Amino acid sequence: MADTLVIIPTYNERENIPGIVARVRAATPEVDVLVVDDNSPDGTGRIVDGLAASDPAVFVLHRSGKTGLGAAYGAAFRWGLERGYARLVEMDADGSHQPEQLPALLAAADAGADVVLGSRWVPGGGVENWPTYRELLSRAGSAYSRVLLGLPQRDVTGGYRVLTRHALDSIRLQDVHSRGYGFQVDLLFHAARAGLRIVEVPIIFVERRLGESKMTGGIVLEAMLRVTLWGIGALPGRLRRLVGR
Ligand SMILES: Nc1nc2c(ncn2[C@@H]2O[C@H](COP(=O)(O)OP(=O)(O)OP(=O)(O)O)[C@@H](O)[C@H]2O)c(=O)[nH]1
Ligand SMILES: [Mg+2]
Repeated sequence: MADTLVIIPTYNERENIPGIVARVRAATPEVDVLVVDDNSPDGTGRIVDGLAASDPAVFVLHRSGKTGLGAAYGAAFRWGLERGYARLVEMDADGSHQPEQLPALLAAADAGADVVLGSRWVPGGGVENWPTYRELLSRAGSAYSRVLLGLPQRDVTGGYRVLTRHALDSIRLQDVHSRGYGFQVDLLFHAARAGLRIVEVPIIFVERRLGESKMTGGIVLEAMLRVTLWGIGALPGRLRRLVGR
């Protein structure tokens, strides 16, 4: 059995999913793939059933409806941990996270990291085909979250990550409450507080060419609000550590 599971959440990604699964299998033939589909109205789930039927390394987890990225990842992490995988990877279906860069992320985990962040905002990282306002929004979101939560990492909102079994066991997933977009920040915040070794590896993030984004102003606003509340909640502990008691 493979020791690494690549998890790809999907909602209406019929144009993207066959290509991305094929690229993962080509770039890293030794890993398994789990697509977690929230009953996409466009039939993504049926397409993935076909992929799973013809490749024993491809699996699908069908969920009954769209309940957000965090909920989908929560269910997929449990699926992978129950089946004994040592490392779980988060990857979008839309091609923004290039499977060809996965070996570099896995190498960082091999070298001892508990959590590997594919990072746009470290030297060597970046974005391709992103409008300036998207880049500014993402950089601002990362900066805001870093300052409020006291996180040293440069890219805290990204969704291309490797998590070891040890990391997921330490994080206590039941405490990661965010269900929408803020999930990635929430997960990293919990990983940092659990004292895990977190390493950033540069990635080039490519804007999706097909299908529609699920990002909305409401999702971004919800994430910012949550970050603000966590930041305020964590302030007393940070101040205590600062004065050394
Ligand atoms: N299962 C599941 N997948 C989701 C859900 N929301 C988004 N996704 C998937 O999560 C991944 C990221 O979503 P995107 O819409 O690309 O969001 P994004 O990458 O933040 O935004 P863009 O940069 O505009 O593409 C994609 O593979 C989506 O299909 C959801 O509620 N359930
Ligand atoms: Mg995307």
